[in-house]
Amino acid sequence: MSIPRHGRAALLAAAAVGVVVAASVAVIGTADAASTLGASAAQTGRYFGAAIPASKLGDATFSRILTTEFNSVTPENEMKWDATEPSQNNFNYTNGDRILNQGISMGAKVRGHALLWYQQEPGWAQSMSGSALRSAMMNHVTKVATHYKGKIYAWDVVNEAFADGGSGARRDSNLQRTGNDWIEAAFKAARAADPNAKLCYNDYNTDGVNAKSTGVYNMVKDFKARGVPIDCVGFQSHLGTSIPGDYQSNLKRFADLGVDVQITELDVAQGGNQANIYSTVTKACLAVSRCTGITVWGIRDSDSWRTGENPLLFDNSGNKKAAYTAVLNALNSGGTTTPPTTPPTTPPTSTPTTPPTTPPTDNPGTGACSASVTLNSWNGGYVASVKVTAGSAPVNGWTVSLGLPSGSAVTSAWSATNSGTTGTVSFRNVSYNGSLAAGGTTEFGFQGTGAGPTATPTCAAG
Ligand code: 9MR
Repeated sequence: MSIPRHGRAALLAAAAVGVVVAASVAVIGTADAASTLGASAAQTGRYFGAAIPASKLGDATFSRILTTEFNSVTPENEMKWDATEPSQNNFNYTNGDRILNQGISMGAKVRGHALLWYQQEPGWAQSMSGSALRSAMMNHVTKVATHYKGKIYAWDVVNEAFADGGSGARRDSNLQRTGNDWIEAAFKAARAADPNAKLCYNDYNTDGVNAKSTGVYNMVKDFKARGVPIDCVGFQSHLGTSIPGDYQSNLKRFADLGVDVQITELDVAQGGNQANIYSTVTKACLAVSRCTGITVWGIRDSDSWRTGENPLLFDNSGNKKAAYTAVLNALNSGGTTTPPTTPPTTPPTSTPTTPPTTPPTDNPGTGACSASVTLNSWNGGYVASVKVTAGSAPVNGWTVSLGLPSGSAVTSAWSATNSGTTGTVSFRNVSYNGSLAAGGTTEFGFQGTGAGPTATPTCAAG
């Protein structure tokens, strides 16, 4: 698969270098200045992260810089579709988990990258289309987000879905051809799977106000208006030898829509302006209160995907470059403080078919249970998330039964075992989620073709 060059020409031809003026800044006195990127960013509630490959975790210099300087990590390739689902519905989290555990061991925020992207699709998905592909996409989002549930600070749910150039339109891909609603379906599935992760849209060449960034802006505005769950927008910021003069105001216009903004893949061509451009990006983020952090796309120049461009903060030997000092000074010069991190608050996008009810009390010996379903449907398929709630007594084992409409069939289930796939289908607890305390809850899910269930599920305890 070819590596995208990311419209380098467009980047170079983009706007002239501009001076970005911070709106309101709280000055941090030099006595308080921190001496690492992560600690300096943390002074204003932000993170400073790096994309890392699992293959370099054993490199002593790499590992020393990583653990000293950064308080966030992004897997460079390890959580992408081709890495996590090499054959359909067979998941491999070995290297993704290595990055996750590295982040956890550092007390760092882990950014998940990326659930759906037209690049680095596994071969089996590249050859799919239509509703079969849509089902595979939603299954992928659900399974991967479920595996990492509770561990990921922010997911790039969808990466690079807009076209370059002046159209402001979606990019053509087999994902896009499953229907224009694929992005919102992916965000809904991700929210259902991991309600506490911030859900981001991520793209490049969106670093100033232009047709592409305005296309993304309009999508985010529409999602916010319709309650589609989106929490953040990632600006990759693979920059050349200049930076758009409206870099900061572009971040601000997105933040004003009610989403966080993050610099997600920063690297800057080495040239006369490298340190200045790094400084300008850092100050722009600090000036926008909802800009929650910056990630550089690699640590040393030799780690970069931009071979020969020396675009990072450390040289091949791991020495700090002038660009490093410029970023550190910018972080220590103060900025707006980010609001404290709160879990995403977007309400569920569909109403449970059965509101949690007070369960019957006629079976106090074994307990009783109730169940409710939340559906994320698209044309031809759906993902159902089912919440099981114990009544006023503990439950040891449960079975939820659901009637599916004609033409609907269960294709996979997680955290429960199904009996049957059509008509009335029963879901039995698995070993680790059968026991519920009085009033306790657990969740399972399934994916199906056709229309999702609308009838009230029943729950039997015991
Ligand atoms: O840095 C990544 C490189 O190792 C991969 O070969 C490449 C595959 O397309 O992806 C690179 O990371 C990309 C990121 O996932 C999305 N935005 C652009 C990045 C640079 O191509």
